[in-house]
Amino acid sequence: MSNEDKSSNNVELESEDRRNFFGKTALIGAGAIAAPMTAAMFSSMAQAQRSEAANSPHVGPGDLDEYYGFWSGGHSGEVRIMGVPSMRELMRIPVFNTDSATGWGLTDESKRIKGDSAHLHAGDSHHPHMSMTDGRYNGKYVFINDKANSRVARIRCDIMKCDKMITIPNVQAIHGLRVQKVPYTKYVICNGEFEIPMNNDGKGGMKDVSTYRSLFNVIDAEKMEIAFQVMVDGNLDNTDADYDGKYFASTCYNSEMGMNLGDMISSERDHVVVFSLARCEAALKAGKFKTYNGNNVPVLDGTKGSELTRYIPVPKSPHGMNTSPNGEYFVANGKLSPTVSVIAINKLDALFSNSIKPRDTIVAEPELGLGPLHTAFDNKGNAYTTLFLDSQIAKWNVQDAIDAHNGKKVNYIRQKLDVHYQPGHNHTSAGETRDADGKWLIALCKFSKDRFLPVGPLRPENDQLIDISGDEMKLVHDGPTYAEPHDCMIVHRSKMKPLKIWPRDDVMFAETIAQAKRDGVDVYTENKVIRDGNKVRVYMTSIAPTYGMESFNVKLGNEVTVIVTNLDQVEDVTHGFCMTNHGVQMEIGPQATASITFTANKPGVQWYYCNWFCHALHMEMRGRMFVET
Ligand code: K7E
Ligand code: RUQ
Ligand code: CUA
Repeated sequence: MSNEDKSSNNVELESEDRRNFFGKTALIGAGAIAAPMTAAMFSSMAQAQRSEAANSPHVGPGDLDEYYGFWSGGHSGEVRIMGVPSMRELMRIPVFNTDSATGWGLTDESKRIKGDSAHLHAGDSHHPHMSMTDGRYNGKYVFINDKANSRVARIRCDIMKCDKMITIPNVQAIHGLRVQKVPYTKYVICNGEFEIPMNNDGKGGMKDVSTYRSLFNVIDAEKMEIAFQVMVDGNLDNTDADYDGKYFASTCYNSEMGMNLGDMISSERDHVVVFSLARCEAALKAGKFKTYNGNNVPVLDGTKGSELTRYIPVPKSPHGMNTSPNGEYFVANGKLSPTVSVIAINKLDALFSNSIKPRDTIVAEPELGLGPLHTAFDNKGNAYTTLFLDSQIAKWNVQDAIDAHNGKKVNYIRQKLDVHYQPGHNHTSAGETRDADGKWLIALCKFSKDRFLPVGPLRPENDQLIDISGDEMKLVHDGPTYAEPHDCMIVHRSKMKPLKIWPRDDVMFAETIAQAKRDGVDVYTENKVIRDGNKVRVYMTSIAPTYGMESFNVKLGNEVTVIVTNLDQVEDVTHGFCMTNHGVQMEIGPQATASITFTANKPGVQWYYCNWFCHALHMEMRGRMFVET
C-alpha cells in the first residue's frame, strides 16, 4: 500500500494550495464590488470572507474534498459516499438493495455475501458507523443496520464494497447501531427494536405481551458473528459506546409495553439502559445465558433488576443517544420532551455498585425546544441538537447546561438556526470520535418542501451543510437527497486508503477462483467453457475493448454461469457484462473476477455486451451466446 500512501499525501498538499489560492481570489472579488459600502461594513465583510476562506464549502473543479462522508440511504437500502464540504455524491455502495449497475444482489459473489438473505431485495439502512482504534476512526470498516430485515452488514473501506452480512436472530428490526470505540472496535452494538415473544414460534399465546422482549445485540466486528444478546424491558431505540471500553447505553421507549400509540406514550418516563461490558462478558463466560427459537445464540438477562444493566429514568420516549467526544457524557434526546438528559459517565461505576440512584447520574437536563432527536458535538464543549418539530438546530454549551442544572443563572443556549425542514440526525466532522474538529455540521432534513424545483408529489430530502467553525452556525449548502439519509458520519480523508485496482487474491472472489481451479481453468490466461450436466460455466477474460470469448454455445434450459476476469490494470477501467433480455448485468473492476448465474431460457442468438464505458470501442465490446434447442 506504500504507493497509496504517497499519492494521498500528494493530493493533500496540492489541494491545500489550491484552496488557499481560491480563498484569495474571493477576497479580491469582494473588494471590487464593495465600493459604495462604509468602511465598517467593508471591514466586517472582509472579516467574514476571511473566516470563510479558512472553512470554505467551495471545492473547485478537480479539487478534492477534505472529508469522506458516509450516508445511509434509508429504505433505498444502500450507503452513499459524499464529499464534504462539496456535498458531491462520490459513490453509492449497494448493501441491502439490489443494484442494476454493479450487479449487487445478482452476482454469485454478492449472493454469497448476503448469505441467508440473498433472496431479499429490500432493506432500510439507518446508521453507518466506522470502526475505531482508541476512539478514532481507523478507516477499516463501516457497519450499517437494516431495520427492515433485522440485518447488519459491513463495508470494507479499501474497496468500498459490502463484504459481510448477517441476519440477527431472536429480534425484529435492528435499529440503533454504533461501534465500541475503545480500546478498538472489537464489538459492533445494535438494538433490536420491536418486542416479540421469546420464543416467537407461534405456539404460545401470541397476544400475551408479558412474553415480549427486545434484545441488545453485541456482534464480533471481525468475525461478523453474534457474540451475545442481552434481553431488556422496553423497546430499544438508539445506542452509543463510551470512551473507556466499559459501558454501552441505549435509549429505550415504550417501557409500558404498549401495542398501540396511546399506550406506548402513556407514562411520563422511559429510560436509558446502560450495559456493563465486563459484567456481560463474565456472565457469558460463566454460562449464565439462555437460548431461544432453536438457535444457539447466548441471550443474557438484562431486564430490570439484573446485575448486567442499569435503567436510568428519563423523560418519555427518548430517541437519539450520543456520547460527547471528551468521553464524559451520554446524551439522551427527549423527542416527546423538549429536553435532553446528560448522563455523567464517570458516575456509572457508582451506579453499578449501587452507591447512587439512577437519576443521580443525570447532571443536566437542558430544555432546548420541540422534538430533540439527535445531538452532535464540536471540540469546544458545545453540542448541537436537532429539533424536529421546531425545524431548528439548537447549539448549547454542555458545561453551562450543567451549571444551570446546579442552580446557576446562565443561558446555555448559544444559538438556534432554522433548517429546512424537520431534521432527524445531525453529525459534526469526526464528532463521534476524539478527533471532533468543530468545522462542519450536517443536518439531515426529512423534508425539502420549497427548497428545490418541484419534482412531483415525492420530493427529495434536504441535507444541509452548516459551518460551525465560528461563533455562529452558518448554513452554507442545501443538498437534495433521495430516501432517506437517517444518519451519516464524516471522516477526515487522511484516515482513508482506498485501493485503486483489485488485488488478484482478494477474498471477494476467492470462492469463484477456487471453483475455476476445480474446473482446471486459469482465469487469467484461459477462455474456456466447462460443461457439468445441465450447468455450463463460461470463463472469459476482458481487456478493453474485447472479451476473451467472441461466442459460446449452450442448450436451451442450461444454467449458465459467466465468470469474467478483467485483465485491465488501468485505474478506473471497469468493464461490465450484460446478457441482453436476461436481466443479467454486473461490474468487473480492474483485476477483479466476477460471476453471474442465469438460465438460458431463450433460444437463438443472444448478444452479451459491456455496459460500463471502457474504451472508444466500448460499443463494440460484445459477443454471442448461441442457445441451441
Ligand atoms: Cu433518528 Cu433510525 Cu437514527 Cu432516523 S433514526 S432520524
Ligand atoms: S452511447 S457513451 Cu449509449 Cu451514446 Cu454511451
Ligand atoms: Cu468494456 Cu465497456
